[in-house]
Amino acid sequence: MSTFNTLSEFIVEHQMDYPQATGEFSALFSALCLAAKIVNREVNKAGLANITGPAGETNPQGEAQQKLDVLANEVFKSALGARGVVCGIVSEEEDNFIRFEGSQNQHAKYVVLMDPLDGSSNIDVNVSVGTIFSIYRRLTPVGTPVQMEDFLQPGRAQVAAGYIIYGSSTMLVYSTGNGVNGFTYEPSLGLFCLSHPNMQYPRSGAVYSINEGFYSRFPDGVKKYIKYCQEEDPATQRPYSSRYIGSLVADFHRNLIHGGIYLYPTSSRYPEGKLRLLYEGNPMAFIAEQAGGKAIVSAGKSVLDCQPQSLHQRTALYLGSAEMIEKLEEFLTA
Ligand code: P6P
Repeated sequence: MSTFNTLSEFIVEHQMDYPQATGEFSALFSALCLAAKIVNREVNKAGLANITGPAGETNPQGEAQQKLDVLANEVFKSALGARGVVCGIVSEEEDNFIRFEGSQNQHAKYVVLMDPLDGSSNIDVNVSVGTIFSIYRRLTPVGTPVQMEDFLQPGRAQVAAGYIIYGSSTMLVYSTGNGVNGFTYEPSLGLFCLSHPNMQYPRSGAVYSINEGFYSRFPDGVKKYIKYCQEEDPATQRPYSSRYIGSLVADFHRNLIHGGIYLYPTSSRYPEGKLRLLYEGNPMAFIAEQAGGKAIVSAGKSVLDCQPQSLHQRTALYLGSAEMIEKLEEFLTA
């Protein structure tokens, strides 16, 4: 009988790595896991229940909210607030940051930033979607109301980041700064079990992920890189493969395992880029770098070194195998 190494056991085992750990972090992760199990249940039955499709509202970005977006946002907010281990959160679905008013919450030392359900427009066509989360220690004094500065920290300051991918199986992939580990959800047990220890990007790969429909709007360096990917590679006598699902977590996860590069450049439609720095760029960049890959917003500029100016600011985003990012940088600087 193989022994499962469950997420809870893994966190406890590794809590010893952090002498200052007070169990708050474990409780925070426990809340994230509970919310992930609930969202997983709802995503998996979305086709049967009347919870897919637009909710009739729009999020701060003016984008139509899907009903599951709203549900996922409420589930994660409730789970994180209830445990008293988080003093505030930022969500793609909320205009401003949420300050938890409970005394225990105000004495909590962590803030969480999240995209509760990224790629949710894919739900009604049964394509994988994901939750993305980013965790920081607060900067303002414990016991006082959380402030904007607690959320506008560079990605390099994250204490943890991860994602849940609701796909052919549901997985939680995260890092606390000591490598990346993946846990597969076993619904019959209600447990996340270690299935992908020490996840590392292959140094290079042969998959590029970008919405080529916007080719004409891309910067010249990106256009040249796309043409480079489409040339016959002397080493393999074949061009790269183009794989783009339109769901960041799913594209990222495949490229992390097989090697590849994800690109969402600036364009005439998105002059600042489409993806959000705080709860998409930073957490995915943290994972990418912890897995031996690279994550940049432009040539020589790491995502994690960007100083955020506002909660929902957008950014260009290039994530992937180190050698592929380095090759892209050659084209971006040419
Ligand atoms: P486009 C989903 O809306 C998302 O934020 C990412 O998950 C995904 O990679 C990207 O946007 C898709 O954007 O413009 O190609 O449809």
